[in-house]
Amino acid sequence: MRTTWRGWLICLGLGALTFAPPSVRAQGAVSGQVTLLEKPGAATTDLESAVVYLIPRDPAYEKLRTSKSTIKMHDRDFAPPVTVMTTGSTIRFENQDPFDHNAFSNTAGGNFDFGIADRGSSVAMKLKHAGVYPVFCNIHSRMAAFVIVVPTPYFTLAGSDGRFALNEIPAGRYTLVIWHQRGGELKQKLTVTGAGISGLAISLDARGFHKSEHKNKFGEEYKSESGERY
Ligand SMILES: [Cu+2]
Repeated sequence: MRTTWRGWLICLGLGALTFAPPSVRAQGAVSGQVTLLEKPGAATTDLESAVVYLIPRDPAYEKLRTSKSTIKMHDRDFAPPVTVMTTGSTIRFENQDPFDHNAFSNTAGGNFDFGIADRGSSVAMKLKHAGVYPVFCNIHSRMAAFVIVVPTPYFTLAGSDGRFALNEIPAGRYTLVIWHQRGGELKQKLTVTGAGISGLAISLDARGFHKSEHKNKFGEEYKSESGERY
């Protein structure tokens, strides 16, 4: 009898191993540092707006969670300048200035226009497509922000020194994507194991970046802001 019970226990044990849920897959951390190649004599001061994310190349087991993020319109600026969120998440704009603002993006396939947001008001919408959304105000040409919508739960922003860490990444094959508003985008395939990956050195080239004037939401030049009341 004892042998039989022991046999059953072994069978159950093997069964548990065979049908282990994906959540017990080995996990590792992926870390490194982003740097920007600058023109001679130029210093990098905006590394904390570098976005780092991992897109799984194997079938995903978990449903992508969505979130809500807020961008404030304050002192004629958007804050924060870069927001990262998962596909289907909601972005909300909140006007904290005592005058009107607007928020629009002309991204192909994901354009939006929040209309006029007066003092204290807010508007929100879901962004259903992954991509980079440059956001501008149709009233103040200098206001600019970026919303990065990613099809993965594994994302982060770099620190001011460019260092980043993506923790608890399930073992598997991924495409690592690094994006920076002046350095562009870089993609790299990698395989994460339970041991993780550390010391990734990512260099983006910002030397060719030129700050170009953007058009308003009608595709026209901005009118001078000197005649504004505020
Ligand atoms: Cu504005």
